[in-house]
Amino acid sequence: MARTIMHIDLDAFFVSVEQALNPELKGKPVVVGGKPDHRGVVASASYEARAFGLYAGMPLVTASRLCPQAIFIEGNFSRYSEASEKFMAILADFSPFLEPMGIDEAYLDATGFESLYGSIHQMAKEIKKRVRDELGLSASVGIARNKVVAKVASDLSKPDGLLIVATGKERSFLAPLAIDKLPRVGKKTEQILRGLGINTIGELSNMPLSALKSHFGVFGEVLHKFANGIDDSEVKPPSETKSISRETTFGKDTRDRPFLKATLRYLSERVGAELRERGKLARCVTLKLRYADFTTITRRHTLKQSNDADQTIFDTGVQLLNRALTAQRQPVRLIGIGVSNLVEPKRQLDMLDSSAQRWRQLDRAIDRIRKKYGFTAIQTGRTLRLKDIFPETESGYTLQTPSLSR
Ligand code: TTP
Ligand code: MG
Repeated sequence: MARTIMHIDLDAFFVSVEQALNPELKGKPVVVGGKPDHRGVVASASYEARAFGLYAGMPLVTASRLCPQAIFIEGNFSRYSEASEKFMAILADFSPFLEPMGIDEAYLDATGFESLYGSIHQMAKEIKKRVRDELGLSASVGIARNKVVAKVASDLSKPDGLLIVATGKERSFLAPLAIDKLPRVGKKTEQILRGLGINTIGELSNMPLSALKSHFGVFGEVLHKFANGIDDSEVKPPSETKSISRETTFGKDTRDRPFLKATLRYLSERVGAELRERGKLARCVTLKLRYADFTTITRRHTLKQSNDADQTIFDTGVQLLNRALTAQRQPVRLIGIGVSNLVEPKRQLDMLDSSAQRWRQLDRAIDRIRKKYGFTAIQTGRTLRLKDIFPETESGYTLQTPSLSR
């Protein structure tokens, strides 16, 4: 059956949210990711900044050298996730057949929706208009018979674009484009292909499947299909959350245990708050550490009883942290904590012992106050020591890498 798939992606998302809040930033080279003297990379660059060669992933130092007049913003992840939720809610008004991908993009199955909106083109225009009117953001939309072509189309139409690829024209649409425009072609694949003299998607589509398979294994089949504009994958509504985690990279590598624990406490509280908001209990707690030399380790502990208490997440994390720090003397670059193996609470909660019950009540009381007055309105003894280190906002501390410290 012929399908109509839309891919919608917000333009320069993090930057655009900042511009919507502060119109003085509009029309200027703006970068979200951190101050230029911070280590770290560009998370989002305005199109004005891209004209200077800036792009996501570029070190901030390089960005400020290429475009010294750019305005550098630390960013605030909670703002972006709020905008993201509103964006997805708007899309859900248009079609329940919605697959959010990451924070600022989604696929929408619009098959048969002409009859509701007059045409698919009209439907796309109405989506763009609502996103603009309600969020002050611009979205680019690609429309095609399948996901991969729709995604390439939205990308090509940016910014503020709307591009429809007519059925049957998938292959000829893709053919002249450079191979790095094809989804799933990363730096490594691109390098190999260019080494083989393949520079355009058209050239890739003409490569024999057997040759692709000999270079890339099963992934060669995906490349072959995509390059020929073929993709049968469905628009899948999101499956349930499988895990919740928070992590942050430090401005300076550290061995300071009290500081590491304070940060771990803060991250644990954020994880716990989301866990309770989703009404789930966790069985597994995982600690993640990245050392100065970039080696990354994870340590996991399975709880005897599923739980949603900040204290349990934190205590488990600390035990794992203590053991890891004893085994490895290098300074720490990144710390993260997550929970997984999530289950629905059953009546088993009644079986928690009385101290666990008290923690539960305390967490819930804190959640209510934080909802009303902001995350840092209430602090535990441990996280207070972060006060002098990280800037504090209503929604929490601004960690060194806001885009990553969700
Ligand atoms: P993208 O959609 O890839 O980028 P963008 O929205 O900034 O720009 P455009 O779509 O117009 O090309 O990513 C969405 C957001 O995700 C982006 O605003 C910031 C964040 N992000 C990072 O934090 N790091 C990254 O390396 C990338 C690519 C994105
Ligand atoms: Mg985007």
